[in-house]
Amino acid sequence: MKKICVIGLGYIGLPTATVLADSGHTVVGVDTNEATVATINQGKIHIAEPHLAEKVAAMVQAGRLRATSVPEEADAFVIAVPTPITAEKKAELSYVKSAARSVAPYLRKGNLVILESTVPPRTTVDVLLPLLLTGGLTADDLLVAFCPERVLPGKILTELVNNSRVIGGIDAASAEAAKALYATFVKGELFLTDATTAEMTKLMENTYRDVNIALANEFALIAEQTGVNVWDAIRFANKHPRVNILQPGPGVGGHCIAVDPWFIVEQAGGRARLIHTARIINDGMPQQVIEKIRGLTEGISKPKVALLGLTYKPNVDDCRESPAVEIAVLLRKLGFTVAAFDPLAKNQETVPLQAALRQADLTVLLVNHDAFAGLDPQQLARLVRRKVVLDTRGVLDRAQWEAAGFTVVVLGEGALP
Ligand code: SAJ
Repeated sequence: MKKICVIGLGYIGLPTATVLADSGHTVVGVDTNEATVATINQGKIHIAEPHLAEKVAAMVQAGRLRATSVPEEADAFVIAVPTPITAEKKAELSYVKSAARSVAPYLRKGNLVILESTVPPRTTVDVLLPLLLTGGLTADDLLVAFCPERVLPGKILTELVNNSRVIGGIDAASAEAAKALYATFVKGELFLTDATTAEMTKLMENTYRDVNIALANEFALIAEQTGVNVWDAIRFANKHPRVNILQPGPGVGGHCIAVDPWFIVEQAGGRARLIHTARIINDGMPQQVIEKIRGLTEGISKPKVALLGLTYKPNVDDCRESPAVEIAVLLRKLGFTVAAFDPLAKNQETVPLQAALRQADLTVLLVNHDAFAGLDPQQLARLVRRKVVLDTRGVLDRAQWEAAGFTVVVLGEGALP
């Protein structure tokens, strides 16, 4: 069993540190945020992820996981810091760079360094490695690999263990060393390659999803014009044994799928035409929803809109890059009175359900949280001023809402309002 230093204790770093500790390693988690360090050392967590709190508490209690703000010597280092996007849609690598600089003085001959953050191709070789060597070692002294995380927020602990992984080394020995470490907790298959191929593989995975969601969104917009119900059409098309169309919606959020395709566009020198167009289609969906809201509230002065859901997807608390938040902001700018209800959303302006719906001229479902399945349209009908609901996820039970007197308008269904 090894001593492992995990740099960055966020949505990926903390679960990874915990799973490593759980498989017997001694783990030191490093984070620049003092409050995060203090929280973890108390055996608590600062993010919401099912089952993580219990695991962290147990590992801290057992003395196998502790947090600190400065790296220390270890056998292996795992870097899991954010790689956001700049206003110019370029990869922001400053966190990766400062993580590399911070570990460089603690590296010893034979150490393994793994980068898990999503990065543009060649970052491991061209950016990470030179910074790791600023402590005085040469490339031959270190084992360095890129191994992207693949976990789905909401299912991180299960997927960390069960998903297969791609491991790209700067040389074969590095890939083998990283494989040996992951093999201590991953039940899925471990595939070895070079660092740059692994970087591109990660970007291709999320781009595949983005392009396919864009296709579903484009189908929805076309269906509205042609008077087709896109949800039925997709359901029928997916009966074909080799077709799997994704779901339309108010846009693509989160810190991965809406971001990673830009890392390809950035380097592709104009070749990434489909990928770029998909990004533009998905980024345009909040505006499409706004247009529908304007149509459905035409003639009402200072309409009140009740928004159901603000997170970037169902059943998480994360609002990063959330299209629902973007819609709320745009509506307020346009002079709408906006009241949002979301029992999970973190750091957002929300109100209780009754307050959101009271005197609303339009109710808009933006996120299909499981918690919304229990909403009673009969009860909501008594609160609102106008019984009109816009469903951007194609999930509401039309008969039930119509029985309560609501007019139900669904994104991707029939003619535009
Ligand atoms: N969405 C749709 N229609 C769909 C599916 C999703 O509009 O049919 C929207 C969601 O509402 C959400 C966004 O797309 O706003 C992204 O949600 P997601 O559940 O597809 O993905 P993420 O961002 O939570 O996690 C993804 C995963 N990547 C893939 O499935 C290829 C995950 O495995 C990655 O680890 C993660 O990105 C990451 O960190 O890269």
